[in-house]
Amino acid sequence: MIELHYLAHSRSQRVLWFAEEIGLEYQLIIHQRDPVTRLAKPEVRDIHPLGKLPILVEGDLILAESAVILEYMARRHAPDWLIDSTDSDYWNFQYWMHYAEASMMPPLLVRLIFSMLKGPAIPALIRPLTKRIANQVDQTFTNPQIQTHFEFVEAHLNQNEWFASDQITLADVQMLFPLEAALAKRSIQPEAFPNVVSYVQRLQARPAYQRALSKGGPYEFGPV
Ligand SMILES: N[C@@H](CCC(=O)N[C@@H](CS)C(=O)NCC(=O)O)C(=O)O
Repeated sequence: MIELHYLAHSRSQRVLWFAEEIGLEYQLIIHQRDPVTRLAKPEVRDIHPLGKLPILVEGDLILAESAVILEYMARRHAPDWLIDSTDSDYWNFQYWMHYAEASMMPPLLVRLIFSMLKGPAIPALIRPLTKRIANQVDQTFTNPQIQTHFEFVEAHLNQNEWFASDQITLADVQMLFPLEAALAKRSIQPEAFPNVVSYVQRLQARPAYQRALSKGGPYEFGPV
């Protein structure tokens, strides 16, 4: 039986959601974040050396990286969520599968890290200085980057119902997390991206997504 190792309040949600979409049989193992550092607990490194989640374990196979885990699940149990390499949408599909983590997540992560420089984790005495630095990085680098990515995705969703094809595919499962994370953390102004907002709401309303929420527990990036 497949073991799904899930980290609370994380990208693991997309893997659990997909497992529910395809009616996979799996055992869910929920890992909580360290309340102070927000990192996964060190024992996750006993499963995979990086200690990042999600992780799928089946027999001797240990897989990390959500895109790879999703593809493994689809290839074995739900190939209709993939696009065949002979199909004209194939490279489009590949593009969005990679784009989510390789291009869209990094500026969102930079913003998250710099927001910590403005918060209580920084000693009060030096916080005005770290806050100034963080605001400067946000203004000159991070916010314009995020804006560019969201304008790009907004334009795509203005023309297309789904990311890679005329029906939902794994690319939509992979793409939802950066979009919902940016909305939940107010990294973007929702009013400026109506197609992104309605796309996210459409996916979050799916029964399988809702089942995943109730199985995975509280999710700070979910529907507001
Ligand atoms: N590119 C990886 C990223 C994995 C990752 O960074 N996971 C985060 C959760 S969103 C994590 O485990 N964070 C806890 C930690 O770094 O200790 C994927 O898509 O699975």
